[in-house]
Order: sequence, then C-alpha cells, then structure tokens
Amino acid sequence: MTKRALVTGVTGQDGSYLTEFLLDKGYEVHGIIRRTTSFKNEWLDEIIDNQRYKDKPFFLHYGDMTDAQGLIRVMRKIKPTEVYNLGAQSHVRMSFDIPEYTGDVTGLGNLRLLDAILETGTETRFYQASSSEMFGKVQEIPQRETTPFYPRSPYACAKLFAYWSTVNYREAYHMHASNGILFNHESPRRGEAFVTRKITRALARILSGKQKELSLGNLDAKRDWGFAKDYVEAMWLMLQAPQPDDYVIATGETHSVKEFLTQAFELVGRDWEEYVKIDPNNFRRTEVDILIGDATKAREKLGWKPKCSFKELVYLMVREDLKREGLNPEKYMKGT
Ligand code: NAP
Ligand code: F7E
Repeated sequence: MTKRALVTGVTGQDGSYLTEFLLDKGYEVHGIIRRTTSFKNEWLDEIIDNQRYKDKPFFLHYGDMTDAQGLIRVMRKIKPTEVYNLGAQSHVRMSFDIPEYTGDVTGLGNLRLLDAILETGTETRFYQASSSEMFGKVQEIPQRETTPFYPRSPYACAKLFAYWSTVNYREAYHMHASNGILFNHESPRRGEAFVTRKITRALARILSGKQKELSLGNLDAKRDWGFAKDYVEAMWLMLQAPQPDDYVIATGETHSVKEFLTQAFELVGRDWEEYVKIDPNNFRRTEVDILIGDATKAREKLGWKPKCSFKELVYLMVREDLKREGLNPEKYMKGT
C-alpha cells in the first residue's frame, strides 16, 4: 500500500526536512500551503530543484489552518495514511502581539484538522507538533512527559489546547494520535526571527560588511537546542509505533543565548560584545528562563536519540550562513 503523508507547515523548517525524509522513505507527500502574493519559498525550492527529488511524488495544495472546510476538502481528496500537523504561528514573542490569531491558527487549527479526519472518516495516524514551551515556568528539572505544564505566552497556551485536543481525540475516538513535545531545534533553515538563526545570519552579514550591530534581548535564557533533521525522524518514529503516545524529544543539554553567541563568534575569531546591542523590544512580558528535556522514554520506546551536538549545530549554521552571504567558510572559520 502506498504510504501517503499530509504535512501542514510544509514551507517551514521542519516541514521541509520532514518532506525530504518521507520522500527518501518512499512516501507520497502532500503539503498544505497558504496563498501568498509571492510564490517563492526558499526551502520548497531547494526540494523541487534537487535532482534527488525530481521524480518523487510531492504535491502541494492550498489551504489554511483557519479554514475548516478547506482542510476537509484536502483530507477527502488525499486520504492520507499519516498526517503531520506542523502548521502554526510559531513565534513566541510575536504571539503577545497577535494572541487571538495565534490561538486560532496554533490552537484551534489543530482541532479543525482532527475534526476533518473524523468528518471524512479518514483512517490515518496523526502527529501534533507540541512544544517544550508548554512547560514554561518549569515545575521540574529536567522536563519529562509527566512534568506539569505552566505556559508563559499566548503561543504556549495555544499549544496546550492543541496538545489536550490530541489526547482527547485519541481517547474519545480511538485515533492513533500522538504528541511530540519537541524542545528547540534549529538548522540552517530556521526562521530568521528566532534567536539562533538571527545570530548566525547577522554574523555572516557583519563579516560581509552589510550589518554593523546585532540587536538582541535576554541573553541569559537557557534552551535545550537540537538539530531539526534529527527531530523530524522522531516525528516519523512516533507514527510507526503500534500504540499512540506522547514523547519528549530533546538533547538533555541546556545552553544560554550568551553561550550560543560566544560559540558562533569564536568560530570566526570575533568578540560578540563588540557587536551586540540590547533592545527591550526583544524581551518577552513573561519569559521561559530554562528548558532542558529528558528524552528517556523516546530512547527506550522509539529507539530515538539525537546525533548532532550543540557545537556541531552552531558550526553548521554559521558555515551555511557564510556560504549564503557568498563568503568562503574555509577562509573565515577556525578548524575548517
Ligand atoms: P516554522 O518554520 O515557523 O513553520 C511554520 C509553518 O506553519 C510554515 O510552513 C507556515 O507557512 C505555516 N503556517 C503558519 N500559519 C499558517 C496558517 N494559518 N495556515 C497554514 N499554515 C500556516 O516552524 P518550525 O520551526 O518548522 O516548527 C514546526 C512546528 O513545530 C510548529 O507547529 C512549531 O510551533 C512547532 N515546534 C517547533 C519547535 C522548534 O524549535 N522549531 C519546537 C517545538 C514545536 P508560511 O510559510 O506560509 O508562513
Ligand atoms: O527564543 C531569547 C528569547 O525565539 C529563544 C519556537 O520554535 O522554540 C522556539 O521558541 C530565547 C528566548 O525561541 C532574542 O527571549 C534573546 O528566551 O529563538 P527563540 P523560543 O521562544 O524558545 C519553541 C520550543 C517553540 O515551540 C517555538 O515555536 O532567546 N532571545 N534575544 C531572543 N529571541 C528572539 N527570537 N530574538 C531575540 O532578539
């Protein structure tokens, strides 16, 4: 039987890596994209232009997490065997500016998708992109599946609604629906407004003379940062498990924003303190001070573990942003 996956959020960091991962595994992949004025999406172009995926079954459909009828139509047309719900307004600081919209897309959007599965009688497995942000003001260190949630932003509140909707549909309708509680994961495809990519992109632009300073906020916040390519494999593993369940996916290490900065700037022999300016606009009303996950359950039940270290992650992000700026990494980076 053809394995047919439906991916929401296909244009994002995880959606694009997951698409490549599934195409390599022989899946037919269908992605939902929003109508936008510009056709361009860098990561989708990377897939479409890649010879490796040239003849692979990859299809795009217009849709939106706020449009229930549209989701039902796509579900009916595709009849996926696996659904990955990655579509979201995913920026935490911005969710304070657009809380209702974030709740609609990130929270209710997931419910609409679950309902579209029910409404169309689709026999499918379901993955919800839950988030470590749900732990917020952490009640336990490290955080595991049993740690109580304490959301600290409209984004985290919306993700909590989606998390419990997924658990409820699993119990009420016996759906194979799982939550991946993923801690921060980054890559050269990370959105430019998230702190890691903001740093590596600015560093490349500083070296090329296009940018003079880098405006940041809270440098003391600590995150458990992994590599996105490792994390999309965990999503897939959850849907191959005989029983649906909820899993923490994390590296088990935590690092501050300051450590990320130091690591990145040292790679090119620069001192970040000469470039970084602190701007209050980059702070959050309520911050998540520290995240560090315990992925023991995923290791024991799914056989999943992260492969890329923090140092390797910073290295590959800096390297890729230098290349995008037209700079030769061998010339600028130590140890290449
Ligand atoms: P991302 O790069 O911000 O991608 C978000 C995706 O959602 C984009 O494809 C975006 O499409 C789409 N989207 C936004 N609003 C939509 C709407 N109204 N209807 C349909 N699609 C919409 O996020 P990511 O880092 O890949 O993360 C993937 C998912 O995992 C998200 O749900 C995120 O909240 C969650 N998550 C991420 C992390 C992490 O560290 N990366 C950790 C835990 C959970 P456009 O291109 O049209 O904007
Ligand atoms: O912030 C601090 C900021 O925006 C990380 C999303 O994928 O992961 C992501 O959410 C930390 C925070 O990621 C700036 O205050 C300092 O403490 O890169 P971020 P996030 O908020 O952790 C979770 C797991 C998700 O689910 C989300 O979808 O860095 N920080 N200065 C800054 N952050 C940003 N963005 N910009 C700054 O200038």
